[in-house]
Amino acid sequence: MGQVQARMEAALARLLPAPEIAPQRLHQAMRYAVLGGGKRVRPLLCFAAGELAQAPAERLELAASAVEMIHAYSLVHDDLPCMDDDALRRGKPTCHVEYDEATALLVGDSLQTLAFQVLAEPALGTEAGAQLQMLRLLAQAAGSRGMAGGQAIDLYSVGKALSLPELEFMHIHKTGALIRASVLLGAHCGAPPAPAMLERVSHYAHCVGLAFQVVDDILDCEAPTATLGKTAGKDAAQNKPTYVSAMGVAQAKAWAESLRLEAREALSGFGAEAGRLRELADFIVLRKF
Ligand code: GRG
Repeated sequence: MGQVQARMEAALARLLPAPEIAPQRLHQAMRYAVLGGGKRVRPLLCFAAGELAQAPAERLELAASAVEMIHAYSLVHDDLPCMDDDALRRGKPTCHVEYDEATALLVGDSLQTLAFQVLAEPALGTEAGAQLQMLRLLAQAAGSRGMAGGQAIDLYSVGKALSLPELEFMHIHKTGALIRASVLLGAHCGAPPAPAMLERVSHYAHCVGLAFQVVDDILDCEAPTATLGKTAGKDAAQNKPTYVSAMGVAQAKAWAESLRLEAREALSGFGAEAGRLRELADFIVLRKF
């Protein structure tokens, strides 16, 4: 994990506009939002899925950077006063607190477009049709039928009690879509993936994407702010429907565990090449931050 995290830090630092290029304030804020923090779970998943397809690290680096830029943009926008209104992210002041709201809005916009620019680079070195497929995959995962749509449902659900299927629908979009895209992009970075392989990997990604959110809900009510690097207890404070409010902590933990096992089961047809994906399913469910 440390190796991929270090590699990603270097790749992102290289791909983001240099801080001295005009407009300096915007570029400095983009770097502030992306560099020096975060678990890099999505890049880790992308690299791990790449091992299934013997994908070259140079390709994985670009695909994983694109996903992480979309993720970083979503956090910057999510923290804005018109959304979650938070002052702490990755253990430091949120982008709009450190800079200003208008800059934070532009940081999100610019990171989103840069993500697609990076994924469209000829340096990705895949066949053009395959690269278009990857661009489509990321666009769908980030848009209104994916992450942005899930965020909209989240905003409209404040103060409401959602049924478990409604909660799952929201989170499969808000959090799960980008996690699934991370895995599938990694698998697309190698030799053209067989449909049966993609189906199993997609099922794995569905399970870990949902498990990630169940654990996020549990940590929000159990872990301290200092450990999380973001304000703890916000879901309850904002009266948001979560897995904890819907089923209680004990059942939410049991469900996260069953999703971990289901994710591992989805990989049962693979050998050692799926080892990192198995380990990441464990990490996502057993993590403490
Ligand atoms: C604004 C379009 C738009 C979308 C925002 C992802 C998201 C949608 C909002 C983030 C709010 C949130 C706490 C979601 C729950 C799961 C999640 C994505 C947590 C943060 O991801 P981590 O834990 O963060 O991977 P790090 O900092 O480690 O990268």
